[in-house]
Amino acid sequence: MAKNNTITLYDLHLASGATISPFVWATKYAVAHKGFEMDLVPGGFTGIPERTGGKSERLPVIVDDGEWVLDSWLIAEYLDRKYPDRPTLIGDPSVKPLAQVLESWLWRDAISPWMTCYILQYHDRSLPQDHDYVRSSRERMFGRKFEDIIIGREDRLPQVPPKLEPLRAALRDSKWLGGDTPNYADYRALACFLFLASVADTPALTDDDPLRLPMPVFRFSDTGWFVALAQRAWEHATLIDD
Ligand SMILES: N[C@@H](CCC(=O)N[C@@H](CS)C(=O)NCC(=O)O)C(=O)O
Repeated sequence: MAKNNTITLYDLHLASGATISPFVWATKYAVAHKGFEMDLVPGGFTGIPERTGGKSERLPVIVDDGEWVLDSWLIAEYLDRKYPDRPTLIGDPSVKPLAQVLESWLWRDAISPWMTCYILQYHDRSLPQDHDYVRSSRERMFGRKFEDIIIGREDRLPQVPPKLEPLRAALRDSKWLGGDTPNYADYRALACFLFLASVADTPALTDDDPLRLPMPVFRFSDTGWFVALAQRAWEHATLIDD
């Protein structure tokens, strides 16, 4: 049982303190959904193996009363398995594959294009000690220099919002992706928009788009813990909204 009702979560954040990783964002929500406090271990992209005692090269990682769990999906599954009496994250076995389909679509049609538009901010806003690593690893991944990746972003940015209509439609008909209450699919989807809020230097979504933060955060907010968490998330997200 988590000591003092607190779970340690290794964060992955920018120089502003805003979490950058969608996987970490989803995990923050998952831990809060189960009713735990978080003891956040700060840090950026570099030094993850050192911070985690060699246990992981990627984040999120949680430690629950000495038990280490690596990988965001494994963390959600662990929390449901270990704490079945607390609010369920995944529940029905269909939730995981369906949320993965939803997330693959969001990564392909939103996160990937946004990444090619905001890659310079992703770099500039990372911790100073991460700059070299972020540039070399991401330029290797894309096979191009950042300055070339962002070319034409003003033409490419407006192409994303129309593609998100299926999500808008689903959230018009259903309060939550989870139905009457949020489940882990809500957090996986929300995490993509929190990633956007963490890096965007120009709006990616129009003012009246219901998917634009903080709207979805507050629209998803109907219980005490969620309001508190949403506010915390929004504070993190807006820290970089300069
Ligand atoms: N399958 C892992 C993926 C985690 C992952 O890729 N995290 C990225 C951040 S989004 C990371 O730690 N990157 C470290 C790096 O880029 O060196 C999970 O779901 O937790």
